[in-house]
Amino acid sequence: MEEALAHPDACLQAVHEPRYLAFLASAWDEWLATGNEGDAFPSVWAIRGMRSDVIPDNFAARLGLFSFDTGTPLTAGTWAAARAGADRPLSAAAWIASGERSVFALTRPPGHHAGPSFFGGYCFLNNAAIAAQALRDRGAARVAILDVDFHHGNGTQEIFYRRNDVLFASIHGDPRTEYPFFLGYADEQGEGPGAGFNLNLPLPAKAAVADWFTALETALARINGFAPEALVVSLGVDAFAGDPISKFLLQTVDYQRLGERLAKMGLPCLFVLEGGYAVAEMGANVAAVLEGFEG
Ligand code: 7XA
Ligand code: ZN
Repeated sequence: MEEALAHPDACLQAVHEPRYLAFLASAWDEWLATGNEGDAFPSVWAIRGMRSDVIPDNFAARLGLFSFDTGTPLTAGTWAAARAGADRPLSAAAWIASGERSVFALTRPPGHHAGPSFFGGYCFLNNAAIAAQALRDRGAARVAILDVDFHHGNGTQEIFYRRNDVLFASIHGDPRTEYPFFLGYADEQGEGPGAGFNLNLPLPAKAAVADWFTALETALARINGFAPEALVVSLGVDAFAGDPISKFLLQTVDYQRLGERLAKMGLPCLFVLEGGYAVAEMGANVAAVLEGFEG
């Protein structure tokens, strides 16, 4: 276990808009200053056809502008936790760049739903995207992100959707029925220079474990074809059969198999913690991946 080192805000600005970061940094104080109590929940959003280029003065309007759900309230320690949390994937990237074969960024809150300028799904800063960008900035020509969380990493997808230097591949619950609902479909393959560099592999609820591993092989074949110099794994363990909010059927032994399979890729691997709600088994499932990887 190593302590994370502090990294500059520029590392966050490489994937998040400065206006979004500035809002997050001051939001709690603003919320209190306007006479509010308790957690800050958004209540109004800039939906289709409305302006999102103008930043309103009104706090509630800005809270809505920079969010996409009501499940992710701001509270007293939100920014401090998210900001300190992002130093973990940044430190992990530094260690991978200096030759470590694998590093696990044990961080909270999670990140993969956070986009360039929005929070949601319990995520504020996109730790996996921050790590991938840091690896690029430290010299890796191509970085792949494999997202094995039960929920689609809509924020990660959006951050890299028009880029061909970071490949995003995700195995997740079909968004027709599963959160985040509005992104994660198989026909989203990237745009412009990023066309062909986004791979979504949605599976139905209760998909057989064998089908999950078939999807994993599809993702890894695409990643191999991309020839990345490093792999970032968005390691949610809510695909576990006992997870209370998710609908896949992986067992702890399957997480070990996942780790073993990832090791066979022969790539430096940076694991970032995402979701997981079977709290009694979560540690064992994460450890199974890491032990499988380390052999
Ligand atoms: O990977 N993402 C998560 O685990 C968070 C899912 C949030 C679901 C919110 C349902 N109201
Ligand atoms: Zn999840």
